[in-house]
Amino acid sequence: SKPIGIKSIPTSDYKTPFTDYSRWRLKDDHGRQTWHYLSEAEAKKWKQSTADKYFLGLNTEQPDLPAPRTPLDVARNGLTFFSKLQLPGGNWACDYSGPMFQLAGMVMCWYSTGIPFPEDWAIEIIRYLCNRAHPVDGGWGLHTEGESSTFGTTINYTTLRLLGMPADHPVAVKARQTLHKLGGALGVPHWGKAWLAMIGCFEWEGMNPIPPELWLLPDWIPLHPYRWWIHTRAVYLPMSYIWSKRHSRPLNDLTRALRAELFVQPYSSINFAAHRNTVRAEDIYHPHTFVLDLFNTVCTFWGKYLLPNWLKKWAEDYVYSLVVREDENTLYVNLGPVNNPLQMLCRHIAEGPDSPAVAGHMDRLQDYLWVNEEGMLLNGTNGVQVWDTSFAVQSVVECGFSTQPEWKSLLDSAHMFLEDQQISLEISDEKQKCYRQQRKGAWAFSTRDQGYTVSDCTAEALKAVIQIQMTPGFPELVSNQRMRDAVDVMLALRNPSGGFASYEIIRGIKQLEWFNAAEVFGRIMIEYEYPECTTAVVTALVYFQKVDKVYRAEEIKQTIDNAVNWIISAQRKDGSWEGSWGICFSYAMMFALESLRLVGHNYDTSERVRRACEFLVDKQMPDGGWGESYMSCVKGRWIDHEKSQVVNTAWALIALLQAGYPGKEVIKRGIDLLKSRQQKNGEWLQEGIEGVFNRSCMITYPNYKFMFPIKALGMYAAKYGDEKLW
Ligand code: LAN
Repeated sequence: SKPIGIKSIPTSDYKTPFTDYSRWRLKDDHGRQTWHYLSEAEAKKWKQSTADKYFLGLNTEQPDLPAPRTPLDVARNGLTFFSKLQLPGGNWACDYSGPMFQLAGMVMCWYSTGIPFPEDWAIEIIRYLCNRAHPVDGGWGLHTEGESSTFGTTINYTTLRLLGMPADHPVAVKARQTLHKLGGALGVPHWGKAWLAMIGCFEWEGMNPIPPELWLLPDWIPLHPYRWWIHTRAVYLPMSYIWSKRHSRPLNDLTRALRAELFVQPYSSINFAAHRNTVRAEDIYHPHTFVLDLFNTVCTFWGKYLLPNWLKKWAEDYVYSLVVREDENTLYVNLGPVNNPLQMLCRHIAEGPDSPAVAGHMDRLQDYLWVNEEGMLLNGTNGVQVWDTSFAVQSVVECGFSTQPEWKSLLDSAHMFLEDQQISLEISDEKQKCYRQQRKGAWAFSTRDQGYTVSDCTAEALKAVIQIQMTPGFPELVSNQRMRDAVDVMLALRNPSGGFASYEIIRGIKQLEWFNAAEVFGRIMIEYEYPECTTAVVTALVYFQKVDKVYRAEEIKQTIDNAVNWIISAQRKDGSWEGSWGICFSYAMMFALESLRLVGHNYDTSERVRRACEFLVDKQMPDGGWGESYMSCVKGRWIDHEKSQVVNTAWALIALLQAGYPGKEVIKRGIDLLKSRQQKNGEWLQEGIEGVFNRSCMITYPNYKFMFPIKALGMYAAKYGDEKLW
């Protein structure tokens, strides 16, 4: 008797009952979003909201709305539905899934501590993994839309078993067969080897080294980890501690059984040391370079024969001190879902199960857990709060809805939320030791507690705040001084090229990419400039100058010029820009063309802009929409989706409208498509995955299907008038 809309696992014979979906609630505490499974009595008192039901795949029972006649009618209907998903704290939430390695990393780290895993979670995670198994071969890929890989299949199979699925369960049997066809767990990439070693199912000597001693190098050395991209160093920091300790949970019946199940050869017959570089070829996105292999060989030799104990201990202590600071500076939220459980394991190794730090981790890990119609998963971050709220505001403003009383309370609470989430303090005077970027005045992607500066999150949030505060009837919650702080943060992120990266200025040289050891991702060793982040900063600075003409005015002007020049230099010959965080060209082009518009480059005045428009128009599908496959990101060239996509269509339309493209018919056909995909209750349904990172891994942005169509419709109405089209 499962509620309608809940997907069950592919086999009907799973013995443990699943949780009752009418009892889950999402709590929002100043943007801290956590799911709670209530008792029946509690569930009567705390009603399930429309947002809860929507996220859980239950019927939201939203009424049909008047049939739209004009673009703004479509936008209004869309916003009516979308506004029901706003949380009481003024922010938005979503299922932020896609990567298929995060849950596994969490479960394996947790298992390595020996602390029992919560039963409600285990059962729903099992259901999620069953639902997400490849329909044909039963394995898992790097992300939800990818082909089964050794990485995905090994770690998710292991996760199911650790959570209690018997080896003879049909889902396990099928996955194991696939794993064996893929060559077994010996060919699992680096991170997989590390996680397996932590639970005792791989030998540490079968892994390429992650020497904590690297952190003791002088800062000026190009290889120093502080120069790496923040996510890469945040993962390798705790991993290096665990590696150095060679920490593995002592064997038990389950892990002994797993040793037999995971490999195609008897475990005891494997010479692990000879398999440091054994990785199934199809799993690899970034092959090892000669330099990396040499480095690994030298480090292996160094660790085995040369490393003195005192130095090893010194390095471990230093790395551990950084681990502790990362916990303290983020209140145990940590930078992301991969480093978080690794951090927890470090704290457990050093301080034992009763350490308050381990308890702190168990509490804040919940911020990453999400429940959707397929079960429980780990989100890509501790939420999308600041980012999605900023775009939601901008879409409302674009339609001119901000002056309508109907949307006042939506904007008021979003405004209060953004005000509350601006970071007001630097870390401490120890800042340099944590190698952190300036952060006072910044906004993070998710929440203030997580607290990491991101260039474009700061920019988009600042823009949203300014847009609201420029609208009559809204209070000045964020003072001029605080806006100046945000500007300081952005200016501190300038790179010599003029372009902007994500979390920090670019600290490392391109050759660091030779040391990319993760195998499954591309471009992870250093920061790069991105058209998306660069445009966000440009537009925010332009907005800022509308409200403050004097502050650092000359520098801002120079920054905008340099940034736009960088964007121009990043245009490809075919007129396009390649995206790094959304799929793919349509996403980046929406940004790049906005920057160009702000400095006066449009279809009439610029040959570049014309080329860009031609590129996009050429990609329009017969039904009037645009659709880009995630393979665009993997291959670095436009690859059509099999079907046009609402989100790509909105991005392409925004791009063309920014460019001042004169072909109204082309644009109108795209608008028609957005309208035709809208449901009677104003909803747009989920289509293909929207986002990407590190070239190879996809991630969903479910709120994009609301925010960007609404914005595109608003822009259309602003340009052509809100004409009756239907
Ligand atoms: C994100 C999500 C948001 C994204 C944008 C703000 C959209 C972008 O413009 C800048 C980069 C940023 C902040 C970003 C960086 C990488 C993240 C954090 C993610 C794609 C979400 C998940 C991903 C993270 C690295 C996942 C964990 C995986 C590892 C390889 C460590």
